[in-house]
Amino acid sequence: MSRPWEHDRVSQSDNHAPHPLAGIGFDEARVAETRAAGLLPEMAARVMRVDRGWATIRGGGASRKVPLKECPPIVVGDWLVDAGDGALVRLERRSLLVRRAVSARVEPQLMAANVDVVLITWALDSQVGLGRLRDMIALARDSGGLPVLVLSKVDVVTTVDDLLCDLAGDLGGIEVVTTSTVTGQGFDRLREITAARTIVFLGSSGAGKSTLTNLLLDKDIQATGAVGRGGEGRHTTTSRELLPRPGGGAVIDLPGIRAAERWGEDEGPELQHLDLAELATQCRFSDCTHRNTTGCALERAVAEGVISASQRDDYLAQSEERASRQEERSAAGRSSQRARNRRPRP
Ligand SMILES: Nc1nc2c(ncn2[C@@H]2O[C@H](COP(=O)(O)OP(=O)(O)OP(=O)(O)O)[C@@H](O)[C@H]2O)c(=O)[nH]1
Ligand SMILES: [Mg+2]
Ligand SMILES: [Zn+2]
Repeated sequence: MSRPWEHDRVSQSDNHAPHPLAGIGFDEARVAETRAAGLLPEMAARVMRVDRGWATIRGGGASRKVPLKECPPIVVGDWLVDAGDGALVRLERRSLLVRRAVSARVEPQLMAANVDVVLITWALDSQVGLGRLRDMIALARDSGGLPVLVLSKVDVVTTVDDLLCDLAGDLGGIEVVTTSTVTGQGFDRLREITAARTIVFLGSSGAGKSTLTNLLLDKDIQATGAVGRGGEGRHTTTSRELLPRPGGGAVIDLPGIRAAERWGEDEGPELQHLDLAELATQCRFSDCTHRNTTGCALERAVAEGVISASQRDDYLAQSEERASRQEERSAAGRSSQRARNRRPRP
């Protein structure tokens, strides 16, 4: 009897040999998508890390560094395809982990793209308020990846029931895995959930993200650090990096975060404007209107043809509208606060 894979071998050309980047996620759908865009799948590369001014990308051969100014806006996990003339095209993001940047300006901070699973990592001895965990769950849900809650260091507590009870309203549909490096609990399930996928660890400093990253890599690649008296770690991991796993799949280890404020529909620009919002964050003027300002990042992007003037105008109109809505909301908040203060005490 003929077995399906033998039949495959006879009838299909070498085109169907696995793509050299299949191991880190360039699947058949990506191959098809690239061809449909008139691009060559063999020119694809994944963004492994982004440093100041440079991106490290891995193509079929080796890794190489490209200046960020030659790239579309990217974040670790993105797929780029060299269009042949040196121009790099970014493929559509299947998922995007993004939060509101920790800064005075209202800006998004992109954390990782094209992740299949977001492992929200929470140390069971954490002294951080549960609000941050709830915020992280919301970010993970927004991302488009599959959220999974990892409760680490189960060896240091007597029960997880109280926490699960407190979180009951937040966990709908989210699998919870408890882990311990002391007993090995949860490791098999973690390996199952993450096999051959791109995953990202999201959590506070000291949650055990790098420890679990090393577990999944079967190698101590990421440095880990002791937790201080304050109950949080010391921000041992400082860059976002995509690390291929020996048996297929990839892990993105992130630096610990202190805040996970949502960048949702309500707060931020629509997904199609995220690139412009990113560009705006690169503007060196902190109070820029991004209109007719020499040296402005958006102005330059228009001049260089990276974006069109009408795209810029759309984005600015939308963000101005948003700012005035926020202004109204906080004015309303202040006046109702005043009204409450005026109310006579019983
Ligand atoms: N008891 C116990 N300790 C653990 C466990 N997992 C991690 N740790 C310890 O927790 C500390 C912090 O772990 P890391 O992996 O460095 O934490 P991180 O989340 O990567 O922290 P940042 O890089 O600072 O964001 C280290 O001392 C680990 O050895 C666990 O399951 N049980
Ligand atoms: Mg770390
Ligand atoms: Zn500007």
